[in-house]
Amino acid sequence: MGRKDGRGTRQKWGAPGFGAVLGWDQPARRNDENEGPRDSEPRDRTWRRGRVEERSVLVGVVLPQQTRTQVEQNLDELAHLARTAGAQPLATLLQERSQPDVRTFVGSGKVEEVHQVCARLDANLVIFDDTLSPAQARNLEKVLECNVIDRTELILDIFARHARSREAMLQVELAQLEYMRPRLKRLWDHLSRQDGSIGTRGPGETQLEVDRRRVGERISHLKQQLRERQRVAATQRKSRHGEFRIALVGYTNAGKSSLMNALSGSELLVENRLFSTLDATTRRTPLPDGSHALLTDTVGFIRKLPHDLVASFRSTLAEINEADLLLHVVDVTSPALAAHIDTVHEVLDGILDSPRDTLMVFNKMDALADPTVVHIMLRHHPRARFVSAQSGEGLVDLRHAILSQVRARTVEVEIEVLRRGPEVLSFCYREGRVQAQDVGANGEPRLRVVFRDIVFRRFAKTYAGDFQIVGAPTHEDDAGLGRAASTPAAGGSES
Ligand SMILES: Nc1nc2c(ncn2[C@@H]2O[C@H](COP(=O)(O)OP(=O)(O)OP(=O)(O)O)[C@@H](O)[C@H]2O)c(=O)[nH]1
Ligand SMILES: [Mg+2]
Repeated sequence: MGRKDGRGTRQKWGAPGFGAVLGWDQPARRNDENEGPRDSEPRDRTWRRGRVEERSVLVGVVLPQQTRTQVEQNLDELAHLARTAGAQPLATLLQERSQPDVRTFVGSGKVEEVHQVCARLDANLVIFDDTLSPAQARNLEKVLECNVIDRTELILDIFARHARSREAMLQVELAQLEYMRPRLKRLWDHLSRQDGSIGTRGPGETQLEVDRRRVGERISHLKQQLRERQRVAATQRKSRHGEFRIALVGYTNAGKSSLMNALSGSELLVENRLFSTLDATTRRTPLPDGSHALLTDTVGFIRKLPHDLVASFRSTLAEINEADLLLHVVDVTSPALAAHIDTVHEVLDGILDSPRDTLMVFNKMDALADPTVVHIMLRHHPRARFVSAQSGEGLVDLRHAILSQVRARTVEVEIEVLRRGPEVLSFCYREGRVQAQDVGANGEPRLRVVFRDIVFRRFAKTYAGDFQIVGAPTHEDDAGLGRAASTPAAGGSES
C-alpha cells in the first residue's frame, strides 16, 4: 500500500521488486536495471520501514447470494488484514446490490458517500473487499482522489511484508507481477497525475510497452528460479525415507504454528496477525509409542485467496500433496468457523492431486466461551479433537489420535527377495524403514520393513514377482479412527 505522495504511490505497487523491475527503485545503485534485480541481491525493502501508517475506509457489497452477516464478517476480517498490513481501519461502508456496477463496483451515490467519509476522517486509502477490475480501480481513484486497493492487493502486500526466505520472496514477487501485469496502464495513469513524478504529461504507449516487456521477462526469470529451487526441495523431501508425513493446514490465524510448536517442541513465529507463516517448515514430532512422524506447518488459507498466490506457493502445495495425513486446524472461538472450514475445504479441493485423510483439530479451547459449539461441531465431525495449543489441553489425546492414524496407514511386512536384489533392497532402505535384515535358507535376503501405505502399493506394483511376503502383513488400526465420512471438498477421509 502506499502514500499519496509520488514516491509512496509508486511503491504501492511494489512490493519489493516491482519498482525495481521497471527501473524505479534506487536507480543510482545499479547500471543493469533492464535485467531487474539480481537474484543474489536481497530485495530492497527500505521503503517499508519508512512508510507512514495509512488511514483506511473499508467497502463491502452484499450481493443476492450473500447475507449481510456474512459480508460483515468478511469486512471484520478485512479490517484485521488492514491492521496486519499497517493500515488503520477507520470506517466500514456496505451496499446491497443485485450486481456490481461495471464502472465503479458500487453505485455512484455510494462512491460519493465514500468520498465524503474519506474527507471527514482524513483517510488516504480505500479498501474494497471484492476484486476490482483494472478499469474499476482506475475510475474509483479518479473520483475518490486517494489510493484504492482490493482484498487481493492487501493480501499481496502482507505476503510481501512477511516473506523471509528467498523462496517466499520469489513466490510473492511472482504473484505480484502477475497481478499487476494487466494493471500497468492504471499505474501509469496514476503516476501521470502526480506532480513531480515520472511521466507528469502521461506516458507514451511505447514506455508502457517497454514496461510490459520487462515485467514479462522478470516473470519468466522468476518462474525459472522457482522451478530450480523446487527441484532441490523435491530431492530433499525424497530423502526423508519412509517417515510418515503430516501437514498442518487451516485458515490463517487458527493456531497451526502454535500447534506445531506444542507438538514438536519447535519455536516457530506465532502472532495474532494474518499470514505470519509463509514458509513450510518441517519438524519431527514424537508419538506415544516412541516413534516419530514428520509434521509440516504451512501457509494459512483465507476467503478469496488470490488464485495466482495459491499457485505460486508451490513448496507448501507439494508438502500438502505428499502428506499421508492432514491435520485441519480450526479456531474454535471464531464466529465464522463454519465458513472457515468450508474455505479450507475449497482451497484443498483445488490443490490436492488425490484425496487425503484428514483429522479435524479444533484449537483454542481455553478461550471458548460457549461450549455448545463443541456439540455442534461433533455432530458434523464426530472424530474431531478439541485442544488448546496454549494450555496443552487435549494434546495427549491428539498425539494418540495421530498415532492411530499413523498405524492405520502404515504396513509392516516381512519379505524374501527373489530377484533384482540390489534394486529391491535399495527401494526398501530408501522409501521404507527396515527393522531387520537377515539371510533366508537359500541365501536370499529377508527383510522386515515398515512402509507407508501408498509407498507399499507402489513397491508391490514395481517389484511384483521379485519378492514374496513371508507371513501376513500387519496393519494396525487399533482405535478405529480410520476412513470415516468423506471430506466434502477434498474427497478424502475425515476423522
Ligand atoms: N487462546 C489461545 N490462543 C491461541 C492458541 N493457539 C494459538 N493462539 C493464538 O492465535 C494467534 C495465531 O496463532 P498462530 O499459531 O500464529 O496461527 P497460524 O495458524 O500459524 O497463523 P498464520 O501462520 O498467520 O496463518 C496467536 O495470537 C496465538 O497466540 C490457543 O490454543 N489458545
Ligand atoms: Mg503460522
